[in-house]
Amino acid sequence: MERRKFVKQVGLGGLLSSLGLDIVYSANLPKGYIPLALQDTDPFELFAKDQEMTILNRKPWNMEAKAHLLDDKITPNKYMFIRNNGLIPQIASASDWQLKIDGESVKTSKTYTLKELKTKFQTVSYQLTLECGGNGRSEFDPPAKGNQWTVGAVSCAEWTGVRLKDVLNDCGIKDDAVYIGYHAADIHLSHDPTKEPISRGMPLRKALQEETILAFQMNGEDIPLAHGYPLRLVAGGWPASVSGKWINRLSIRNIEHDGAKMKGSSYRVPCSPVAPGEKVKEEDMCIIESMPVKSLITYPKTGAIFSMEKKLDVRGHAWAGELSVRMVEYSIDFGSTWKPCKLEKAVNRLAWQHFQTQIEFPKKGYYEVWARATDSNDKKQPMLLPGWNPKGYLNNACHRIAVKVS
Ligand SMILES: Nc1nc2c(c(=O)[nH]1)N[C@H]1C(S)=C(S)[C@@H](COP(=O)(O)O)O[C@H]1N2
Ligand SMILES: [Mo]
Repeated sequence: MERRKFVKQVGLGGLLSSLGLDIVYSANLPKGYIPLALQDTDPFELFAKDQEMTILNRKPWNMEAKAHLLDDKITPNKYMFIRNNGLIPQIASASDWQLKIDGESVKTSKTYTLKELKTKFQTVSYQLTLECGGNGRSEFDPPAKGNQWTVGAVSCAEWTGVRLKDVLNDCGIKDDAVYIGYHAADIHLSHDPTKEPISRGMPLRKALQEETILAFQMNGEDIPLAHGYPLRLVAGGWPASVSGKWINRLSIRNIEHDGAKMKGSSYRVPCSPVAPGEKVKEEDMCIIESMPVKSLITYPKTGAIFSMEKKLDVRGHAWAGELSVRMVEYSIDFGSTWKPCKLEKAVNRLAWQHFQTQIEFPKKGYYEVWARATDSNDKKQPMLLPGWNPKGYLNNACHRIAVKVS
């Protein structure tokens, strides 16, 4: 049963049946061994993603959405970006999955099974915006190394799980605790078992928020394997690298967590602005916390052709890290004038908000529709690329689409 469940998780089921044959001795397959016939798999099928998703890297797997694919209010799996730093673990069975809580600042170190987590603590659901810190990196000049994300490394799914704070409090948090570090089951690209692909975390104040959860479901089902099955941290509004997938250990630290990709320039930006291309000393780099205000036009698809007779429906989402979005405006004259869109309130804190408007164009021709969100602290998205930084993080420039009116 568990095996069949695993097959379902990775989507191997469909692939096996596409082989049209039984793997006769499949029970003998060594753990982590992928049959030759399945190595050249179609990633869209493997991860149950839409064919229009863009593959940025295959080793590790990284995939993003196009703006118009993100039109749903709640992002379904097929349009959710995948960002991996290492290799996806093979998880044959979640029934023996364990989560260990340890660290210098835990009062009593404990280990929970998944079932214990599910039964011992209150279950909660939130829609949470997860945006990769590097979303928008492709526009930086001089260019920044790394996945060349355009606009599609963002999602807002409904996550169900238990509050991290309930679990931490069950173990007891010592007074000197400052940070939570995560450890996960994914495999370093080098296959060196002593190395972790990523081991980040968050300050205690973020860990103790109501909406910071240890999730076991996404959109009402088991989390898809690529997104952290069977257990993942979800901390909306912060760079999604904080939301560790395949979590099997959490450490309550009395120092800022020092795991893989916590130091150097990883997920850090210069503490004060620098000139494009400037070298920045390590001690002058600060960890990214709340993400900046941003918006995305998800309808129509860029390049759409419309007739003059009708008003053009435009819609999308806006989000602002820990803050809420106060206003979304649009411009059809390259930002010289702006008009307000209708903006919905978030269903819960840290969920993206939906905007919509109807636009009348003065005459036939080519236009760009730009959207600009303003957060609850009155900060607006910049029209052009904001502060350059060595790793190309935090590009929250206005999104724009091309429209032809005929
Ligand atoms: N264990 C583990 N957790 C991880 C990662 C990873 O590589 N390994 N990538 C992080 C990064 S950088 C991002 S942007 C998000 C992506 O989440 P998603 O693939 O579910 O969209 O997962 C985060 N959690
Ligand atoms: Mo990321």
